[in-house]
This record gives sequence, C-alpha cells and structure tokens, in this order.
Amino acid sequence: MAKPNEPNGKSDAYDAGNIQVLKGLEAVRKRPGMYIGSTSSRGLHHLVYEVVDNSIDEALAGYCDTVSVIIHPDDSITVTDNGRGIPVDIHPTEKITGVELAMTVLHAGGKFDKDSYKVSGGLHGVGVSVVNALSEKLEVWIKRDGKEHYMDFVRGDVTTKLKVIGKVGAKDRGTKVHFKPDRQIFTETRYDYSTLSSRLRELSFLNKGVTITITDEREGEQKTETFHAKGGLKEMVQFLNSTKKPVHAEVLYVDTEKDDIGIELALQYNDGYNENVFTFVNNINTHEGGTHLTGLKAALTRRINDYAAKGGFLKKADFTLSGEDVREGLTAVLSIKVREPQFEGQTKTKLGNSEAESVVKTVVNDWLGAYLEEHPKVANAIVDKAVSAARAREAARKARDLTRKKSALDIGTLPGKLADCSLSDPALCEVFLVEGDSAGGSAKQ
Ligand code: 0RA
Repeated sequence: MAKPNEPNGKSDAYDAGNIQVLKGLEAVRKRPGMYIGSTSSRGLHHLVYEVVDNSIDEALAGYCDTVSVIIHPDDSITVTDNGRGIPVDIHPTEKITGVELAMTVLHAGGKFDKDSYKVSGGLHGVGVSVVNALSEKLEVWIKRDGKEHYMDFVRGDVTTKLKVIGKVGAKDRGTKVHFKPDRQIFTETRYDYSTLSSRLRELSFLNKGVTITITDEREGEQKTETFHAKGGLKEMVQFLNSTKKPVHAEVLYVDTEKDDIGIELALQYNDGYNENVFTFVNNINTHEGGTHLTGLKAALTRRINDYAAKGGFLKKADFTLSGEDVREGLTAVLSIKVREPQFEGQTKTKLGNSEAESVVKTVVNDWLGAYLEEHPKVANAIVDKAVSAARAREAARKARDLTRKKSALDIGTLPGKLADCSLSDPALCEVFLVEGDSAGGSAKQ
C-alpha cells in the first residue's frame, strides 16, 4: 500500500502498482454496500432474498415447486428447495465444481441455461457468492444423481471441499443452503419475521403454484406459515382488497405471453377513491413504474373510454374519462417477465425497456376490450365508477375556476394602470376614468 500523499506537495510515486485490484469475494467483504445496498437490517434481509431467488429461478424454469425458509435460534438461515440441485461436476474451463463456482465466483450464481428468465432478484441480483462472502459460515447440501453432497465455507473461503455424504433416491433432488450472516459485517443481525414473511407471501403470489414456507425457531417466536397461490395475482388482488368493498365480485385476470414477454395482470375495483397499482418485473417491485405501467395505463384509459362512449355513458357530458378517473378505487397488480430488463431511476426500480410498453398495451387492450364486451354488468359497474370520478373532478374544476374568476378582480391581478375598488359592496363602488399618469395616481389614492 502507498503512503497517503503528503500535504507539502511531495507525494510518493503513484503508478499502476498502487491500484488495488480486489479479487473475487475479498471485494465484497471490503465494500459490502456495493453488492447488497447496506449492512443494516435491509442488507441482512437481502441475503435471504438472494438465496431464495435462486430457488425461485429453478421454479420459473419448471424444476422446483417447494421452497422453505427457516430462521434458526441463532438468527442463521436455512433455505431448501426441490430443484435440480446446484451442479456438482467439474466446470470445463474453471476446473472447479459447479457448487464451488457458484459460491466463490462473483456473478457465477445465475443460470447457465438461457431458457429461463434470469430473475436474479432483490435489486442487486448479485448471486449467492455474495451471501457466502458475507457469512461467517455457509454450508450447502445438494441431492442429485442418487447422492447427497456437502461443502462448507467460512467468510467465503472453502473449508470443506465438496464431498459425498450419503445416498438418496435416484429422483430425490434439491439444494439446501445454511448461512450465518457475519457479525463483523452487519450492524443489525436480528431477522424480522414479518419482513421475511411478507416478501415470501408476495413471491408466492408472483409465482403461482410454488409452495413457500417460513418457520421461525427462535425463542418465544415459534411459528410457521405456508404460502401457496394457485390463482397467482388473482389471489394477490383478493388479498389486497380483503379489507375493502369490491364493486364487482370477480377479479379480472389475464396470464399470457407475447413477443417473449410474460404478462400476468389482475384487477378489481373497490368503492374507495384510492389507486393501488403495483407492478413487478422479474419478481422485482418496480416502485418507480416505467414502460410496462405506461402501457397498462394507456390501455385501461382507452378501453374504459371506448366502452363508456359506446354505451352512451358520456352522452350529456362535455368531458372524457381521464386516466385518474379510470383508476379511482382500482386495485391492480401487473407482473411481467422480461429476458433483459433495464432498470432505471433513482432506486433502479423503473423499467426502461420500450418493447414492454407496446406489448403490455396491446395485450391489455385486446383482453380488456373483449372482457368488457362479454361482461356488461361488470363493465357497467366499472364505467359508472369512472364516470362519477369524472363528474366529481369536473365539479371540483368548475368550483376552482369560479374562485379564480372572482379573484381575477382583485387588485393583485389587475394590470398596471387599473386599480380595484377597496370595498366589495357594489353600492359603494364607482368607476373612475382619468386622463394622464399623475391623475391616475391620485385617483388610485
Ligand atoms: C446452475 C445450473 C443448474 C441449477 C442451478 C444452477 C441451481 C442453483 C441453485 C441455487 C439454489 N438452488 C438452486 N438450484 C439449482 C442446472 C443444473 C442441471 O442442469 O441439472
């Protein structure tokens, strides 16, 4: 290491040799924030999401339907899945086992086969090697090829090479990862059950058919929950609207694919005035919206206006339904799966892919157009709701305009040579026309 530069202008020679190249997991331990966002509670929970996302990737690829998460008494975590199991054979170019590669090489955790969406979750999607680097201990068990394999690590370094520890059934496959977050790295090491369970519930809604369980083994906290949403986002919307009064019984639902983009959407109106629209891309909540949300909004506004116009809902009205009108009381969840997502914005939670806008718009236009035609009762309830929102908006606008007109006669808003009366009773007011600037001045007085 070079000595720090001295303030007198003389400095030690600085050349390429002084530039530190951090290799592999050492870099992660040195700057954990760069990989998991923070070393506080958020980062701590992120470790679990990172491991779970690998299992969810297996589920998305169609090889896994059960994931379980255990919080142990020492706040260590076990994540188990029944996927194919991390490969245990030697990698042809890296000359180490697939497990060692996944656990010790940055960005090697993801899928090697391109047939599945690389969901790589949380916001960072850095791979399970980052979890390994930031754990004081990590153990992995892999069942595949009729054998159970085991390997362990301390702070990212291999401590037990991959070994076979037993026999299993030929079809018994899966991966189990146990890790204890490093107390030297994290400022908070206690897991919050409800934070983990909320995200796991959300993941079960987003990945229909996958069973996810969470178990808390800590003293005084013992509990377990199982999440499984056969209906996917339809069930998520029912869950979100469970404390509200829906204006139509059925949740509108579509699950399809177009131009290599998976699209799942569920929506239902309630009798409230809030808009609750959530969007996800590859299981990541796009808090800042983006192109997919733009497409959804455009299609909703267009289809509901079309239906309202055709049904004569707007006959006497001198307005159309705005985007806000058609989203009043709306609870909706849109989840899309994209092969190469571009995340933008302050928190990297805004989708930038332009193709997502047209695909979502087209799919929702076609689907919603047909749905409204085929379900006139639901369509009428939705359009009535939007029309009443528009009426309320129009009434508010007129009231506002009236107030503005009144204030247009106030002195503050009159141009230079005009002056308002200081009294508001018309009986006491006169109009004065004067000639010349000085006369104007005294007339104003
Ligand atoms: C790479 C390739 C294959 C599976 C996995 C990774 C995999 C990783 C994790 C991490 C947690 N659970 C996992 N399950 C699978 C495919 C291997 C094959 O073709 O059999």
